[in-house]
Amino acid sequence: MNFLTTVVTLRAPGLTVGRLPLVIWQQATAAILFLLSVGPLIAGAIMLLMDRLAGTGFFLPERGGEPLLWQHLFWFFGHPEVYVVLLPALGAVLEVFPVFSRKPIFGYRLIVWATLVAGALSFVVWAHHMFVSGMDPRLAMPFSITTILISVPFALAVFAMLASLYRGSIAFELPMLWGLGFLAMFTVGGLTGIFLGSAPADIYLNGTYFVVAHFHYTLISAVIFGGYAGIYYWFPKMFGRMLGTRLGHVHFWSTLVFFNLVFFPLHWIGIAGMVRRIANPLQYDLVAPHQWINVVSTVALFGLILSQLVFLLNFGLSQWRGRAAPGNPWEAATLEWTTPSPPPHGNWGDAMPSVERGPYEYSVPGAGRDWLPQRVGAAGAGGRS
Ligand SMILES: [Cu+2]
Repeated sequence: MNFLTTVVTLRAPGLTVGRLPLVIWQQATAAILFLLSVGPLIAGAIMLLMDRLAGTGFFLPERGGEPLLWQHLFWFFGHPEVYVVLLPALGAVLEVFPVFSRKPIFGYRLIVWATLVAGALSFVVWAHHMFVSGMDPRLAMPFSITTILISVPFALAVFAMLASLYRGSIAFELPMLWGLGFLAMFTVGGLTGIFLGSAPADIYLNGTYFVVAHFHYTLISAVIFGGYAGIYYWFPKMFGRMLGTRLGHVHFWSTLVFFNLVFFPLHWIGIAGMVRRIANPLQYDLVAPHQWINVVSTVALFGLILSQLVFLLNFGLSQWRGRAAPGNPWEAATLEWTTPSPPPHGNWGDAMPSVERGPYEYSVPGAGRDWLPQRVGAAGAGGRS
């Protein structure tokens, strides 16, 4: 609610909806998805509580209930929730790409529509988590179709990102490295999602480590790579100091290597038949010839965790003795970079900028700084337009 009301009511004069940076579109879409999906989950949790404490039987067959109803309520929340986590990180990468390729983002409107379509579709795919749950098998076909359809808007977003790089003057600064890492890892996760969305393939792969590998490549690539793209990009704005690049490179490359060493082998062991959530250690015997994969993955996980300690060290050191950041160290074209670093209270002090051009129209090679918004009016002049 806070994000949504901020987007609706607190925009600067001239910042029309069509000029919103893509990260704001992604954040707003995620907020809507969360609002619409979390209700059924809470309802399900209350029903579960009633079953346990008040003698109701929503999920209990012996009282006329339906155990699958719990799964339906959970996954009706669960799939949109994936996008609640993914979209803001995707948005951060969409901010980073135009800045470090010195080109406007390709297909701004296309990306906005793709995001909204993916958001809407995310409410009609949930049963792809339940192909082997015992639900009516005739439901597999429509849910397979919607699931494979939902890869279309995401593929469009990926192609738009690639087109934004095409013939760009790419600067491999740290935020861009994280953004490219996100793009590569997320594409791997998107491709395995197409396999899993197909019911015949999913009947075999459901509940195996292939699923674990898939969702780490989508969700964790977003959280880790997209999240760090945002942190490395906005750190100078947030704290007024540059984040150290040497430790930053150690952090990025070690994270990239260990992330893949942890999660890529899980595809193989999943296809080999290793299931998730093993309660009985004897079940490991079933995949004994492939146990080395589990060992590699586990050892690499410690490397992945240690790499994050490098980041924490860098984060702390840079706060304390990082190089002072100018207002716009990356020569970015969006509004937040027109404030000092870190921004004063109210962001622009007592002046409110007015926006006259689109969010990415100025990040072309050789563009001067004439795009800085005019400072007119006083704060509180109203944000709507
Ligand atoms: Cu899903």
